[in-house]
Amino acid sequence: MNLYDRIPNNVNLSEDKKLQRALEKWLPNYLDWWREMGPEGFQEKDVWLRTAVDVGSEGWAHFDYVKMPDYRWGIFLEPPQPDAKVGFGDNYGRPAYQEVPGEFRNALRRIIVTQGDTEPASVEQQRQLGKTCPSLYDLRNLFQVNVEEGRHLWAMVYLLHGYFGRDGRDEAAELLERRSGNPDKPRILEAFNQPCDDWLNFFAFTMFTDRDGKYQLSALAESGFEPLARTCQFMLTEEAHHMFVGDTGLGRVCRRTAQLMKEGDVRELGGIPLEIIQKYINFWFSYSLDLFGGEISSNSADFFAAGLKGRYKERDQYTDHLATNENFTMTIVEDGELKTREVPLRNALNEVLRGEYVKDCEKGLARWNKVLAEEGASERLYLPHPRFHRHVGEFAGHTFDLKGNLISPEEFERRKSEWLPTMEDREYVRSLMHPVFEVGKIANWIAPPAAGIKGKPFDYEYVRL
Ligand code: BYC
Repeated sequence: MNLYDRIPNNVNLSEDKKLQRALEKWLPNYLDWWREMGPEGFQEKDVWLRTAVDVGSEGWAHFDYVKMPDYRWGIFLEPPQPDAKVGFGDNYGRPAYQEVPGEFRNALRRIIVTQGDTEPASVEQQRQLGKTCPSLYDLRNLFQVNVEEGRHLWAMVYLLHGYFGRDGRDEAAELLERRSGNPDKPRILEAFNQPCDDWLNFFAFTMFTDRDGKYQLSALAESGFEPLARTCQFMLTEEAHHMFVGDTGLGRVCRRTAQLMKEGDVRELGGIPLEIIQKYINFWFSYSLDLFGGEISSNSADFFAAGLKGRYKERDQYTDHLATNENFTMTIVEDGELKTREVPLRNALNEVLRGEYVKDCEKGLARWNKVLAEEGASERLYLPHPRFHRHVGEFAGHTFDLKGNLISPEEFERRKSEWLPTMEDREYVRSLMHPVFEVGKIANWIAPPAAGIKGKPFDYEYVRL
């Protein structure tokens, strides 16, 4: 573990001078990007942050005050497995790839670039949020998520520089050039071009969009390209906290709303009505479903055949790692009607992964509904049907209601203000977003967390302002 190198790492970077030089050249560009596009207004403040210092499951992180530009972004891979094998696809059982196989080079680079692109994109989307934080606890969590997304970018850039030569270096440079929401040079995936400019958006994003990250990274964590697998395994360790922020954040909003419902009109009392929370869920869940790609995808079949990207928990959940003989039954739209179709399983793997994701999201909804029940509210939140409001795949270009019934575009237009956040909803939520910077205080629209971070109380000075 070379923690005190200019680029902390556990990949013996100092022994590979060429790679070290290339990454040290990228570092100042990264810092320029961070200063320009990272959290605005807090770069010089001390933030009580977790920094990765090891990859072991115990004690892998160190907590202390750090100014964000001084954060030790580093390159950490899980240790290699002796005799690692390709775990699925046409090369199942052969030795894992330690170098990029020529025939899969483009596919692999594309996967790594797509993954890498999401990381800085999310930092860009969230860069204004610090100014309206509901508490110092939340402010610190936002910055924790941001610096770790920065580290995840480092993880992908290490792979591009280390394994793809010149075009990898070019791709790494472009990762710092695209900008979330910029029409001329947008981020690759659409959810990462959507504004995330209030804290309800942030919690929904970290609940639903970061959770896509969990499933994509899990599928890549068993990749036959071992450096990618080992990189993603460690990224997943950090990712868990990001989903925790979203899941508990929305749970706390639900709790406060239910408390205010007992006192009177939630709006008059300065809370966020449940209908608005539901609309934000509908928005971010549907955009996040798009991130899994088309229901029927030859890319997913190719990635699987090559042994690059598997299913969720491929090793533990499945016995047949070839997936050549099975079909998958899915619903599609044909001649204006919903029909079922049999698809070779390998072509349906985006949908298989999406199904796992939906099950996981449902558990989050159950947790929030439990909060509502605890506070005595009879209303319940729910997930819209996966066909609702889709922009990628079989259902893009068709319109559905929240239950997944095919409806006319006119009906969708007429009713969409019931289902998705309107301008007024967004303005209302924004109108509540006043910063609370005092230690131990919290905004009126959200309940405090059940506990602080790492044994510290809620009223700890998580950020020194
Ligand atoms: N937006 O065969 P198809 C995270 C394109 S999140 C725009 O259906 P495929 C994080 C696609 O590129 C996890 N375009 O899909 C979370 C293709 O274009 P071409 C990120 C899209 O390729 C929060 C065409 O449509 N990781 O870590 O099987 C904070 C047909 O594609 C979209 C990954 O995504 C879209 N949503 O699957 C921070 C993993 N979807 O070739 C971080 C790496 C598809 O026709 N990526 N298209 O020009 C992949 O594995 C795959 O690229 C995808 C798409 C799953 C994204």
